Amino acid sequence: MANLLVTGGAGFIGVNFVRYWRRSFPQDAVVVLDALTYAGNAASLDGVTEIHFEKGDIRDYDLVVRLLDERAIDTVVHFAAESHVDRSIRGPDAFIDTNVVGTHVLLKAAKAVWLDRGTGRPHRFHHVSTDEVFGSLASDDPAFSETTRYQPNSPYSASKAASDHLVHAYHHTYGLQVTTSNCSNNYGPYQFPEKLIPLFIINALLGKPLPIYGDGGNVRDWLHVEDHCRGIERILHVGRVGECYNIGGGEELPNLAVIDRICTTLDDIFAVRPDLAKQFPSAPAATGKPSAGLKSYVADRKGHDRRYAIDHAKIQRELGYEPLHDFSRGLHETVQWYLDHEPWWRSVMDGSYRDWLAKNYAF
Ligand code: NAD
Ligand code: TDX
Repeated sequence: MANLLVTGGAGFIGVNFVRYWRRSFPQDAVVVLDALTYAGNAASLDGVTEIHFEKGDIRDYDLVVRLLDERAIDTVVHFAAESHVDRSIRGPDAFIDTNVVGTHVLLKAAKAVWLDRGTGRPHRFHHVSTDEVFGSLASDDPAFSETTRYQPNSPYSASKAASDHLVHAYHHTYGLQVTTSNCSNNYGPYQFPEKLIPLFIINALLGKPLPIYGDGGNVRDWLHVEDHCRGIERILHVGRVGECYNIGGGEELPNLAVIDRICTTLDDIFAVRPDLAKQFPSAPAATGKPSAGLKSYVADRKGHDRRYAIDHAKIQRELGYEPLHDFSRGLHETVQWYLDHEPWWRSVMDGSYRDWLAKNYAF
């Protein structure tokens, strides 16, 4: 039995991880620490039983030490972060504060409780990072491996890279038992509608333009969030301390291909569900028009990385990881989830978010 502290457990991947872990390992205790920023929603954990939820900031050293102590935490799974590249371009400070300083506070607290008191308590600090730390690939470059040189390009990826180095340093210098995973673009339920897939599904339902950055030819490697959770599980259970593991979905696609699939998936579902036309009267699909008609080319993201691709041979070979979701099925289920959860996405798109969207996606 393990006692987990999941930071950022009210965000997209954290919520899916907590749900996955409660389902798979009900004997383990789960504490969620989340500051409930714009991206965190306690309601996303509705129906998940027997967890302790603590609203708080990972930068609050005393709070983290208290939780590690009082809850006898032996495993930290660290998701909490500022995670959206566009926001990091407009305002990098929060990314340094949370991703760099916040991760350091967690490491300091873990060292104090797990190492400095000499209790010898078995422990693990798992750090969730991203493929973006490796920079951008040309179309014919080999995929990122664990030994690819770090070359982060955005304030977001630079802040994640800095946090990865701190995690490594706490292992190398103090002997903290750490593991790190670098994964590709996740998709699935509960993703905040600022990221490509949920934003485009919801805009298509509301009849709003689909803002394609640049030529739409940027390539991402899509990983279903549940496959990501299984990868982390493998690392926690059989991963080697001090190691980094890449987790990928094996589904490299240009953005335009993803966007076209979102559009045709919506069109196909509307064609067999006449009730949806009433629920989403502004959607082109409600009147039999193609959702793709909303596609709109806009100015490119500054410093936009062209291509990410993950070589996940190491975790496959050493830990038996295999992504189980194929993208077409996973995307269909995800579109279906957003159709079935209109109250969820309406509630997370509160006033401040709507204002932000209006400012940044004005046509
Ligand atoms: P998210 O933005 O959906 O959620 C982040 C969560 O962290 C939110 O619940 C937020 O309230 C919480 N949080 C933010 N600042 C905090 C603070 N100071 N203290 C406590 N909680 C705080 O992010 P996500 O997409 O779920 O990503 C989770 C992790 O996975 C991040 O570390 C991200 O860098 C990494 N990652 C994400 C992706 C992806 O495709 N989404 C891909 C690779 C890596
Ligand atoms: O409106 C949009 N239009 C558009 O063309 C948005 C939001 C995105 N895009 C493009 C930019 C990217 O090429 O789609 C692609 C995916 O964009 P995002 O969903 O913003 O993801 P990305 O920038 O690739 O980063 C994601 O994967 C790595 C996560 O947000 C990060 O947290 C993770 O580390």
